[in-house]
Formats: sequence, structure tokens, C-alpha cells
Amino acid sequence: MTAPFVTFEGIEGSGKTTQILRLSGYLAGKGISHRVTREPGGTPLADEIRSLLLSQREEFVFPETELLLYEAARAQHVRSVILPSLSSGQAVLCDRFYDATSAYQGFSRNIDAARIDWLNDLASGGVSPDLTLLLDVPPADGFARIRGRGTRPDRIESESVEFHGKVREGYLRLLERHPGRIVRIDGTLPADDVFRRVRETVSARLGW
Ligand code: T5A
Repeated sequence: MTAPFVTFEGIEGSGKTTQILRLSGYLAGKGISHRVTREPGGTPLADEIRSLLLSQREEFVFPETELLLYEAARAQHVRSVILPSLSSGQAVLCDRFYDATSAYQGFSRNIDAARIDWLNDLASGGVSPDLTLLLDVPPADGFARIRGRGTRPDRIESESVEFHGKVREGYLRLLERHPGRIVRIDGTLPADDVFRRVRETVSARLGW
């Protein structure tokens, strides 16, 4: 039997990184073996693809190019990090996974959902999250948080509020499609309250 695979999803600034680190600390305190990783990234090659994807550039990046780069990074990450960890009994907490591709490249960039599903399946090698925590915030709230960080927005963060509104709508549609796997948590609450809900959910679903 493999260890649990948990993913965090949501728009930019929804608080995924904050909550994943809190959950990791909580699991460490309970002696539960786990690994924290993220997409795109998680291996040297996938991190290079991440830089290609997120850096600002003059050249227009076509939606299909973007899609294939995200999937290429995922194919590498799943086979070198996620699968070996899960099969050795180490749980995996991943900041974004294939739902992000459905929400960003599917709903927001308008690439056909059946093609995205096919590529997600190929890249993930059939690995599917046991639980996905969707931190739901309106784009204006996420943007305000990102601006508060004072860093230069990356290529995708620089997209319009409408783009990010469609991403959020995409996530809510995925929630309807996978009600047994995806759990929505109100990400507008203070971080402590969000974490209480994260903890209650992993306890109820995974016995953690
Ligand atoms: N992407 C990714 C695709 O288009 N397709 C794909 O297939 C995949 C895998 C990844 C980008 O790639 C796209 C999506 C993304 O655009 P990224 O840097 O990983 O880029 O971007 P994000 O995952 O969005 O990371 P962010 O750091 O922007 O957002 P987080 O992790 O959701 O938010 P976090 O925790 O860093 O918090 C942001 C700020 O808000 C504060 C934090 O302190 C921080 O300052 N905060 C809160 N403030 C108030 N209340 C709370 N509850 C708060 N929680 C956090």
C-alpha cells in the first residue's frame, strides 16, 4: 500500500505555501513521514522548466507551449520524486498538481478539457491525489496578498484579474466534478482558522 498523496490548490496568493508548511510542521510533530514538494518544480530539470514558464519574456508564449512545459515538468517530478516517495511509505504534500493545469490551461487558456485530461494522465503516470485541499479566495484578495509581498509579479501573476477569475471558476467546476477528492476551504479566513480546517480535514479523511 502506498502513502497518502495530498495536493493544495487555489489561485495566486490563496495561501497554499503557508498552509502546506504548517501541515508539514504538524505532521513532523506527530512523527508522520512525509515530503513537501511543488509544481512546477521538485527536481533540477523541472525547476529549470519552472524558470522558463514563470520568467517574464518578450516572446509571446502560446497556450499549447505552456501546457506542454507544465506537463513535461510533471512527468519528471512524478517519476523522480512523487512515485518513489509514495511507494516507500512517505506521504507527499504537493503545492499544486494536475488540477492547476485543468484550471489555468484548460478553463483560463481555453484548451480543450479532454486533451488536458489525456496529457494529465500521461504526465502523472496514473498517480492521483487522495485528497486535494482547495483554498478558495476571490482574485482581488489573492492579488492584494501578492502585492503585499513587494516582489515583482511573475509571468502568470501578471495576467488580468479576469484571467484569475476564470481560474477560480475552473477550480470550483473541478470541485463539482470530484466532490469525493477535492475539499473547499475558505481561504479568506485568518491563516490560523484556515489551518484548523486543514487539520480537521486531514484528520477526517486520512486519520492524521
Ligand atoms: N501553474 C502551475 C499553471 O498554470 N499550470 C500548472 O499545471 C501548474 C502546476 C506557479 C504558477 O504556475 C501556474 C500557477 C502559478 O501561476 P507559484 O509561484 O508556485 O507559481 O505560484 P503560487 O502557487 O500561486 O504561489 P504563491 O506564493 O503566489 O501563492 P500561495 O502559495 O497560494 O500563497 P502564500 O502562502 O505564499 O501566501 C501569499 C501571501 O499571503 C499571506 C502570506 O503571508 C503571503 O504573504 N497569507 C495570508 N494573509 C492573510 N490571510 C491568510 N489566510 C493568509 N495566508 C497567506
